[in-house]
Amino acid sequence: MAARRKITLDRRKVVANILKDRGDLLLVTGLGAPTWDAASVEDNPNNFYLWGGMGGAVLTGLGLALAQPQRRVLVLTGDGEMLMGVGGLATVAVQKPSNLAIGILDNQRYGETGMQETHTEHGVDLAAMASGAGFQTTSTVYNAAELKTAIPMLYNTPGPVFVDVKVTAEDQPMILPPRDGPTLKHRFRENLLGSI
Ligand SMILES: Cc1ncc(C[n+]2csc(CCOP(=O)(O)OP(=O)(O)O)c2C)c(N)n1
Ligand SMILES: [Mg+2]
Repeated sequence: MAARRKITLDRRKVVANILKDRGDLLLVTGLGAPTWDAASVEDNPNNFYLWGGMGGAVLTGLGLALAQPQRRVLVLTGDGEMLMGVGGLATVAVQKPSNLAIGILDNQRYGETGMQETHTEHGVDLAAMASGAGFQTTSTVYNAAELKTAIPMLYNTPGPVFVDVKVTAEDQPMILPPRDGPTLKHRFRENLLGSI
């Protein structure tokens, strides 16, 4: 079980830092707070937000990474969402997409539904689970210095890459990007492939 360390990072600052020099990164966000965090930076047409069901963010990112092997794909999602779709890590590890990175905003809570504790609060180590699945590059980040090392991994290290960022469990204001699924799908698709 991972050693307990103090958690100080603010999720909005973490996401702003990760996306600061994003270039043509394709971003998939898990529902709720990770989507609001991404929207707080900007509502970019290279963002594909998931709304609704939990557990699908990593596998949505995998499909995108396999379909767009020349583009870097980043999935940013919550610990609760990741835990619900944790079997996806095994599929990613077997498929070995070199262009896929996964970043977890791990507040150790189900934030949106009232801050109930998730299993990571009780020591479940998501980076170790990714490593056990077969990811060669994994990290758990607790502070700004570790984040600075991890961000280039998200962009440049051959994937699949898994980074669990421990963030404080604080409610942040909701910043809602568009929520209509077909609108988001068509916008993302046309931006990527042109209108067809
Ligand atoms: C299958 C499913 N179960 C439950 C919910 C209700 N729900 C919405 S967000 C959420 C918590 C998400 O937690 P996490 O992914 O850790 O994100 P956080 O808000 O903590 O950043 C829950 C339980 C849902 N949307 N889908
Ligand atoms: Mg959470």
